[in-house]
Amino acid sequence: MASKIRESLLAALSSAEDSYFSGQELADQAGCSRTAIWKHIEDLRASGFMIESKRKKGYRLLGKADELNENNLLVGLQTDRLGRSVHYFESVDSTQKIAHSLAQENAPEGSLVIAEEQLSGRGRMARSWHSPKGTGIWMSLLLRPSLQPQKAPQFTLIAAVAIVEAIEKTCELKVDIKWPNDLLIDGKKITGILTELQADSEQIHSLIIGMGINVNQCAEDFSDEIRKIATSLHIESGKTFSRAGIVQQILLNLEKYYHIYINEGFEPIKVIWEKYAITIGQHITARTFNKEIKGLASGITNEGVLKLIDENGETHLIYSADIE
Ligand code: BT5
Repeated sequence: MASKIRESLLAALSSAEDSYFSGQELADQAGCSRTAIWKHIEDLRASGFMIESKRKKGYRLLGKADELNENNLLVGLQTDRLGRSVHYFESVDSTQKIAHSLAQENAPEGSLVIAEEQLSGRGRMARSWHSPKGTGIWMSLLLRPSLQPQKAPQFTLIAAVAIVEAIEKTCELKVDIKWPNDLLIDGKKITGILTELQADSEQIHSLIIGMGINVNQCAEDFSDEIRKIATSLHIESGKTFSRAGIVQQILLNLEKYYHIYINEGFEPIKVIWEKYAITIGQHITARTFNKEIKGLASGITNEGVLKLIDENGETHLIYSADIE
């Protein structure tokens, strides 16, 4: 019921931008009290929608709050560096591709590429990432840590923790991490992370963390094939979320964990990561690009590498794989 009121409210406010709607009008349309409208307006504001209220006039939605443009992302952003330079697009091939070019053009650390839609969004190993218009968060963040390239995969785990905690805080949903790069709700994929780098053998020059998060999609927005394995925050909660509010919280969390990582190393993050990880302690099959190993996932190393004990008791270190 609550989410129906919220949806009706948002629909009314967005039906005529720049117009005021009285509390009574909105209450009549949604079939609830004015007090309930006031409460829902507060909730919408808390999740990032910009709604003005004026005495004797009513409520007004300021701009398209859910567009991920620079303005909407910067108003209320609490970070020092991450997301301070925003490259926003209506439609792109892939935000990763643009972030790679920006990295070569010396764009500053923390630059964010974000799009309403990707036409060739990509996953690992040239798989495709379904990125329909205006419904999800498709973004790539550029970092420039002074580290050896072997450390890059740890950033997938750092991003995973930052996103899980952001979803928990802004949407009150519980999310699990499946090593290395999937976030799941009840076994269905809500987020994929793709960490890529530009580096020489000694040093990372640029690290590009691609994050794809299903937010406001309905089940019908997914193809039959993806629907079986994927879900969205809307499907899980019945609510519609402000994507900008979620992006801001992810950036804030990422900045915090990036700082901890640079100063204290991976271990403090590993402890938090383990709280959310569902892979550990499970019997799994790990498919790497050239082999398949079955066994018990016993944990991750301090480098973020998966430890797998096979039936002969031999421990394998898995750097990247698909896990079943
Ligand atoms: C990933 O790869 O999960 C990494 C996805 C990274 C996407 C972001 S979006 C912003 C940035 N720009 C890009 O072009 N990419 C990054 P992988 O583990 O290989 O999983 C890919 C598989 O996930 C596909 O083969 C599908 O089965 C499934 N999939 C595709 N689209 C999905 C979606 N929207 N939601 C859930 N699952 C999806």
